[in-house]
Amino acid sequence: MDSAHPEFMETLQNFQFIRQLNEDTHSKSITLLGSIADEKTGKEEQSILLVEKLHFHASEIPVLVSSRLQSPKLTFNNDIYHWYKSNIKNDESIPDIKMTLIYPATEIHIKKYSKQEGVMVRETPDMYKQVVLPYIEGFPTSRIQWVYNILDKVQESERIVFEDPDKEHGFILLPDSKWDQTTMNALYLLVICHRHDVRSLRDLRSQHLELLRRIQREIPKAVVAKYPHVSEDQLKLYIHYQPSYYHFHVHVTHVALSSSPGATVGKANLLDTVIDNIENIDHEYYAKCTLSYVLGTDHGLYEGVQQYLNAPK
Ligand code: M7G
Repeated sequence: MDSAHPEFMETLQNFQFIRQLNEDTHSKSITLLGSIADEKTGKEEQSILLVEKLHFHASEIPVLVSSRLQSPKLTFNNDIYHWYKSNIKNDESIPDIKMTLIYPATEIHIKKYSKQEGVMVRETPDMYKQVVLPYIEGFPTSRIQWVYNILDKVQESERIVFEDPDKEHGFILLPDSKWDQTTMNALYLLVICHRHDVRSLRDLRSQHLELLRRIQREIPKAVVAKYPHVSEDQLKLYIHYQPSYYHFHVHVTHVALSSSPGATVGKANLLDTVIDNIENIDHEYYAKCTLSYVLGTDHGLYEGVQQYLNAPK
């Protein structure tokens, strides 16, 4: 089924700005909170718009100076150094920005996309049981409806890069919604497992080794077959803890993206290490270990973690 529904073009145009939630000068992106009136009821629904300036398209690089500049101006020079500013000519085949609209957005989305401080959390198995598990169980399944839509081929089926259809050990590989699907150095794909009963890294046991090994073995081959400009040793496969969505999935990114916050220690756990821990250290490793991660102070777990840590022991 086609994933693009044309009526959402109008939805975007009805976005009314409320305030900026966050910005990243490095990735040249902003996150905006706004409202959109529901077409039928007229009710204003909160929405989030992520806007990111796109990188140069490979096809425009050789001709950037010769034919893409529009009225460049010299702003400053000193000795051999010359600074210019310019607009780039409008070209519909090379978009300037990429946008993600979350509509309607929940308070959890707003917190997730708002600028916030982070703290290090050391999650013991007991903290997981007392605080994290009830938090996960409190989520309505509608929060991962988008995942089920992918697994059931209701959405994004035309974007699937590879599938192992086995219900127990299989998965689907497809581009992550963050990726523009053009810039190879920013390659970002997602592996979503078919089984519904693995919520996160914490649930992994020896019975899941077959699933993990298949991902480790098949994904690099499948990515290179689809995108021949990358090689297997340029791929990084990792699992977020805490993830935002509690249906087991693995992130696949280009190593050049290594400094992005989701690819660093305190969030990313390398698939190879996870397999090694379960296989060679302890089959129940993730039931017994302490997991350390950075948690935003607006995250839904933050209060519970603080209460747990401050409770008399
Ligand atoms: P995560 O580790 O649960 O959370 O990853 P994070 O967002 O904190 O990293 C979920 C991943 O799924 C993220 O990389 C998202 O960009 C990606 N993602 C989220 N949604 C809602 C979609 C979607 O609808 N389609 C696709 N293809 N990817 C999505």
